[in-house]
Amino acid sequence: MFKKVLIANRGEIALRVIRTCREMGIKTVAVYSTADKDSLHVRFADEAVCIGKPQSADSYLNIPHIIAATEITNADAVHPGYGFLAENSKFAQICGDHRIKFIGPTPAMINAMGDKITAKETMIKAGVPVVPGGEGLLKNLNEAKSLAKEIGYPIILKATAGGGGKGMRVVWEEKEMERAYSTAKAEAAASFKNDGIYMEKFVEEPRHIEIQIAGDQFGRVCHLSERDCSIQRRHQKLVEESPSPFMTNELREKMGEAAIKAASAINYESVGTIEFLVDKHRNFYFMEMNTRIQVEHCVTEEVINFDLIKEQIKIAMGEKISGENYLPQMHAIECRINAEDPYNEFRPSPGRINVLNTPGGHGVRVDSHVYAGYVIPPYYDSMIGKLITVARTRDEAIDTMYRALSEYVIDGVKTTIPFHLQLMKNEDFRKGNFTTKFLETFVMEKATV
Ligand code: MV4
Repeated sequence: MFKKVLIANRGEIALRVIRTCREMGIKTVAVYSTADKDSLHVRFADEAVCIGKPQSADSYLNIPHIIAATEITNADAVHPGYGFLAENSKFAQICGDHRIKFIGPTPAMINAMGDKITAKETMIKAGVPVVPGGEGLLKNLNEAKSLAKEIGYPIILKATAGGGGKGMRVVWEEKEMERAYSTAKAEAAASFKNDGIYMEKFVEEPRHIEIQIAGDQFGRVCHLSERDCSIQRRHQKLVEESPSPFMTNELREKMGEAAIKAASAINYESVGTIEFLVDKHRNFYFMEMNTRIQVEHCVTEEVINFDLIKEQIKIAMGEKISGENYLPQMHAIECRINAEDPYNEFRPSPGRINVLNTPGGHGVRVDSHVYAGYVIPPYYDSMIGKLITVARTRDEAIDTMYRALSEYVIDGVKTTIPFHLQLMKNEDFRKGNFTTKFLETFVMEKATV
């Protein structure tokens, strides 16, 4: 049993973890940079330790400072949240070396999924469908050209150290290959200090559907159904929902089983997510595994009525999971409310929130760390909060979302609220008729006020 947990994060997820710890009777320690001294996670935690200057590298990514904060407060465990050190195997290792429990998977599990070629090989062995492509790293341009001929254009080049779109290039015909090969390699080297790239058949207009899983220390793994995250812009998710409007009972069973196989293949322990690409024929392919709690975990919590952070902490304390799979009982949608200007390429808009009115009422959940007078620092991501609605049907969840968005007043910074209001009225969105390409052609109507 943990007596005290240090949260190595900030913003809404730090608050989210503090809330569950409080319900479990676990004391909490917040860490904060000097830019976050007035943040709610600092106020709501039982203790708080300043870990450095505003830049992430000096604070939320500074491992020695975080370990020192854990030791001086005598915390038993660290919750990494998402982003920052959540998928850093060195950090997980160093926590272990200091007899601090890292609330998440082991360093070996993080590494097994961190390198994409290794992950893909593991999935093939486990019988999880993967996108057809070459085996292993590309050695040179000639090999890339001959392999692409074999697979058939279009193909996609991906960085083995990648994820989230960096170092990725789609190639439609051979004459584009030379340029794509060298730019993908250069981008991978610059982003990850690892220029290894590999090739896959390019799946056109896929949906991004991911399966939430949980595994315990005793080898039991279950799935907790899917989230549809196809509404993205430049690899940034903007809207997530569960169930997916594209899902069928048969496909859920198949994808759920594949996700369990994927996690079992590495004896996964903790909560995690298997991301799949799903094509228009409902063929699905393993894309990557996220070995952390995700931003969008809340939609799953709402449709199965289950606290995923509580489960994650219990697993870390050595408790057994039930082993049953969970099916959606409701429909939930999440809109990410970012301090960004949707009328200007979603440009970040940090600054002071002068006026704030948070929506409420039946079927509405807001996970946010901001308040009137709060200043959004320019150093971190631009998320102000998440607005989640839940109802018996998708149509009702969308209606509730529109109503809640209309009540949401955030004055002082530009936000993504006008984008979400327009999306909720979009005919194709309402029909569930969208893929990961949807936002490429979505045009904002001019503001009326
Ligand atoms: C793909 C793909 C099509 N075919 N792989 C984007 C992020 C990275 N995790 C993998 N990604 C993709 N991989 C094959 N073989 C299309 C994408 C992709 C994408 C995937 C999910 C959500 C949004 C996306 C936007 C552009 C491309």
